[in-house]
Amino acid sequence: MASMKIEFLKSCPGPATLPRDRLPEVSFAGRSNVGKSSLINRINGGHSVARTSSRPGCTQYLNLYSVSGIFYIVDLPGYGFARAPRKNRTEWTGWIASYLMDRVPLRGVVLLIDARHPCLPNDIEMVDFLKERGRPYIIALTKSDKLKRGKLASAVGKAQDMGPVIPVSSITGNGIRELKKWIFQAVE
Ligand SMILES: Nc1nc2c(ncn2[C@@H]2O[C@H](COP(=O)(O)OP(=O)(O)OP(=O)(O)O)[C@@H](O)[C@H]2O)c(=O)[nH]1
Ligand SMILES: [Mg+2]
Repeated sequence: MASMKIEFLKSCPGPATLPRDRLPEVSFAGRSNVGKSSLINRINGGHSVARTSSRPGCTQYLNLYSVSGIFYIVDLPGYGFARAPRKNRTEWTGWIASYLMDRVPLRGVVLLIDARHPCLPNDIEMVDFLKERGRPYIIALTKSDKLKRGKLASAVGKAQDMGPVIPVSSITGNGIRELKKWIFQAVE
C-alpha cells in the first residue's frame, strides 16, 4: 500500500478558514483525549506531526494536515471536554456540527472511540448525526492495546451496533493498515 506522508499545514479557527481548493478530505472526530493526534502520528509511520497530550482538550482548533498533497486530514476538536470555558465549548460543538453538516470536500469520517468505553452517549449522538447526514464513517476503536483479547472482542461487538469497526492501537500498530486502506478508499 502507498505510504501516507502527512504534513501539518495549520490550525484553523473555524470551518470558514479551511482551504477552498476542493481536494478531498477525511476528518478525525472523537472525544477529547481519545487518541486522535497519536493515531495521526502512527499512520504517518510513527513520525510526529501532531501534538499529543495527556491533558485533555489540547487540540482546540481544526488542525489541517496534507497527505502527500493528494488529500487533507482534518483533526476536529475533541468533544466532551468540560474544563474549557463555556463560551469556547459552545463554539467547538458548533464548529464540529457545522463542519460535518456542510463541508463539501468531506468524503469520510474516522470516529475514534476508546475501546474501554465503547458506547458513551456523546459517541452514540455523533453516530446518529453522521447517519442522518449520510456521511460515510468508520469507528476506530482506540487504545486496543489496553484490553485483553476477550475484553477487546466484547468491546468490538458492542461498538459494531453503531457501525463498522476497526480496533486500533497507536502503540502496537494494530489495525493501522486496515484503517489506512479505508481512508484511501474514502478519498478515491
Ligand atoms: N496505551 C495507549 N495510549 C494511547 C494510545 N493513543 C493515545 N494514547 C494516549 O492517550 C493520551 C491522549 O492522546 P492524544 O493523541 O493526545 O489524544 P487526542 O484525542 O488528540 O486528545 P485531544 O487533542 O487533547 O482531544 C496520551 O497520553 C497518549 O499517549 C494508544 O493506542 N494506546
Ligand atoms: Mg489532539
